[in-house]
Amino acid sequence: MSQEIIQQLRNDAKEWILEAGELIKESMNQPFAVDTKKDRKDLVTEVDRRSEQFFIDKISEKYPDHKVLGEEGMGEEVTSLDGTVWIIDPIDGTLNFVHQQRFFAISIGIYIDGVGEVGFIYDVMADDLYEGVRHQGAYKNGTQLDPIDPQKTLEESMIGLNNTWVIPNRRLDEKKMQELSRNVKGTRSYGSASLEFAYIADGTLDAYITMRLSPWDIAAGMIIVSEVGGVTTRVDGSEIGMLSGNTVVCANQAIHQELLTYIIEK
Ligand code: 2AM
Ligand code: CA
Repeated sequence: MSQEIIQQLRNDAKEWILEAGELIKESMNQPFAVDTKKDRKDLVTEVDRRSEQFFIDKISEKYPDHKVLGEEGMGEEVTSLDGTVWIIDPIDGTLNFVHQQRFFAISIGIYIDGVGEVGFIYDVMADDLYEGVRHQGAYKNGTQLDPIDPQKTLEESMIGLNNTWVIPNRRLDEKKMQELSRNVKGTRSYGSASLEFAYIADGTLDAYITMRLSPWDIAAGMIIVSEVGGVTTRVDGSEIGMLSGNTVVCANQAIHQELLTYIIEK
């Protein structure tokens, strides 16, 4: 892919994500409708939908042959990663958006023929913009991020982990997860997957484990974390797919390997 095209995509994605952030902030001052999706904790607001529509309008106008895979499904159905696909979560952390008015992000991953080229995560209320470009590094507010520490051990780690996976649950051996919780330095749950990836990139977190993510939750984060030397796979160690749901474990190489031994699927 030519550097000129990548640069153009970076410029456009950056401009649009900041603009969408402004739209979201403005809409927070007015009442908005909140609906539930799969269950009572799975929320969508009209702001999510408006934010997604904003990206679809911008992308289809400038790049009519690009595809948009968005959480709210307002673009065309995407069944292949051929060509250029923008994988977008218009608000990642909707529960936080509704209940806390912060700790949510916009996430954009741009994939060309299945390869993640450019990722942006915008923490709207903190006004922190994370960017990753394949083979060109990761940045936070324009400053290049250092590689994550390859020597860090699990015992020294802060891990992004929701308590869902530590209490009895259908997916994992909770006893092993409790052992893990005891063995690490601390666990945190931020409620926005893309932000948990961004926090690994900037060293706030050392790892992230979850059993249920969609492509738009991770498309940008995987690119950004990979640029600082992090590894992301499913919890069985296999490769993440961008057209299906995934389990996720992300960390430096050594911690990642060790984490796999704790995560026993039922
Ligand atoms: P969302 O806010 O965009 O829905 C919360 O733990 C994280 O998981 C958020 O990034 C949230 O994204 C995502 N999430 C919540 N419910 C989910 C589901 N049923 N499938 C996939 N991801 C989900
Ligand atoms: Ca979302």
